[in-house]
Amino acid sequence: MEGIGTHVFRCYSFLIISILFSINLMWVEQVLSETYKVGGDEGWSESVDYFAWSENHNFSVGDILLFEYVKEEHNVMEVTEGTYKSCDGNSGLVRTYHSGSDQITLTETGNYWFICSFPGHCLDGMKCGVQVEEVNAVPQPSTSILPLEINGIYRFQASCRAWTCLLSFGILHFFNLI
Ligand SMILES: [Cu+2]
Repeated sequence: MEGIGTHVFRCYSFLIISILFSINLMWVEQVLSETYKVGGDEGWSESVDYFAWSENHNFSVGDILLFEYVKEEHNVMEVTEGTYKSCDGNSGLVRTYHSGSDQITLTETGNYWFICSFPGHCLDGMKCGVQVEEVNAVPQPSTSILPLEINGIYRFQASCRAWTCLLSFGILHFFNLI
């Protein structure tokens, strides 16, 4: 025979363990995906050394590049490596962005090349290349720099996994296994 106390204890245990699992999963996913504002505080302009900026960051699949600029004065063009080097925007165009606040998700490993196609801007240094690595599967310690924003896709996956945990615990609890 089980007392009411045992039942209440089980309910609380289930609740607490589920919450801990959910928080843990959310935290892991936060570390995996980050948003990088290109050029840091300066944003996307002619006064930034984007080569140095890029060298100082590690980009992984799932991360997001945020280009912020005055849309009447600049744009963002994803181009081929050749066009990045030559600054000749007449060819080698992959995609164009011109909202003034463009978020570009890095969906695969390899190099991405960006230039501004306003006359003279690319030659003045308004060009940025980033190298994207595999997702780092090992979560970094909590002292690492927190991401500006969580990638929506990853957050969704985290929620799904959290709910899978909750469901598993619920089923086990229902059959009095935990
Ligand atoms: Cu420009």
